[in-house]
Amino acid sequence: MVRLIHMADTHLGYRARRGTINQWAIQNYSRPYEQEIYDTFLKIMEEISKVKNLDFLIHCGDMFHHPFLYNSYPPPEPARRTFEEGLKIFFRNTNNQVPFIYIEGNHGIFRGYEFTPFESHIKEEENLNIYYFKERDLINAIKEKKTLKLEFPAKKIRFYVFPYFEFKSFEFYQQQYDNWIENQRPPKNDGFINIALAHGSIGDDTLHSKLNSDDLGYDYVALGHEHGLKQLSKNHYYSGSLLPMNFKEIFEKQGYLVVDIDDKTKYLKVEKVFTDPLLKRDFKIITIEVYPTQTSIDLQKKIKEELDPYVTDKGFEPKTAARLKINFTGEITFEKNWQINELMSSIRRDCFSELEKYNILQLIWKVIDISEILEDDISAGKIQDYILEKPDDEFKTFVGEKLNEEQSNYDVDKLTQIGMKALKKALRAMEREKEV
Ligand SMILES: [Mn+2]
Repeated sequence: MVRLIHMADTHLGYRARRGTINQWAIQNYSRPYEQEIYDTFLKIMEEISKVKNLDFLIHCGDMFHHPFLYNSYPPPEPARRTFEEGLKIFFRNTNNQVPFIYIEGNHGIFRGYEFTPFESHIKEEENLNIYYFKERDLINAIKEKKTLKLEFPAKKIRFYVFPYFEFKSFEFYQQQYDNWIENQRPPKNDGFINIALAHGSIGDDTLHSKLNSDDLGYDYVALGHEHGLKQLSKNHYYSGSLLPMNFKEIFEKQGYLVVDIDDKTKYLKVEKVFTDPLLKRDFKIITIEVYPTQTSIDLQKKIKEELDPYVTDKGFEPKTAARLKINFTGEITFEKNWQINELMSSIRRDCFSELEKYNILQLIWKVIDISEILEDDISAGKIQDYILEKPDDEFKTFVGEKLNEEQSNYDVDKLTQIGMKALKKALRAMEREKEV
């Protein structure tokens, strides 16, 4: 039997930003949520290094959060130190006998650079038991039409590695990748266990369809990039991150996987170890119902009630301070929207200035208007406030004049309706773009 641990998407150096109090967890060193991820990572490295009969540790990318996309800051110093510390713990407890296999994801790499923050911490003289693959290795393999794999003949196991690569960004890349991927097809029935490591997702077109399916016939496909722990098929798994990072991810589970594969039958046993329960703070979405006749005072009272559990004698505590998002739903007029924003800005100012009182790390909000779902409701008055006094009438006059000029006879009312729908849709798209 071969036993491996599959983890991914640690995102060391991630910091909660939007609507977050400007406080340190450790003075001039790390931010509260950032520190919680470091603490959890070190705890987990300790834990997995003590797993009995472990043969391999595999990590499917995004060890560091920075740099990514056009943000070219390197990982913060504590992220790099935590990483080194994590490696030290793992290799010390395993007597350097368990190989650690890593593929790069889309985070933690400088675009266009070939040297990565991860690599800068692998000191060759230390002879750590690390196997490391980055985009450049993949590109070279494609150029040379070679297989990109790692073989351990004594254990009769092979790892086919797929570091993150945007093969769909150019047609040329895609063609080359399509051709090359056949090199990653394992030989049949030669007694080896064949495992794939990939960083990517079908959702954003960064995972090849042959990897998403059973086409290549791997015994296990270890995936990174999606942050929730989930099983895609019989032998395809995302381990997820260690903790949720944003408010979407609180609805998912995170953790790591202990994978046992029988060397004869290839029978797979996957144990899910959830790490999200280690979260030491409230991280949640609160929903508040809003209605037009509600006074500002009533609304304020309601919000304060919801924040009451976070008013404590000890005040702000970096380790337990809550991450909160309030969703306001209901029939929301423009005035209501304005009122909510005013109220929330002022409440957040209070929370963040009264450190001896509130234990809140992050406070953001979103206004969700139920009338947005009512397609035919164009008289709600909120669009008027954005652009025009009376958009329906003005639009109708405009269309009427144009049609008159053209001397055609369309149904002006119908056209107005269509026009208003288009306008609403555009406004909604604009709103969505503002969201982070
Ligand atoms: Mn990723």
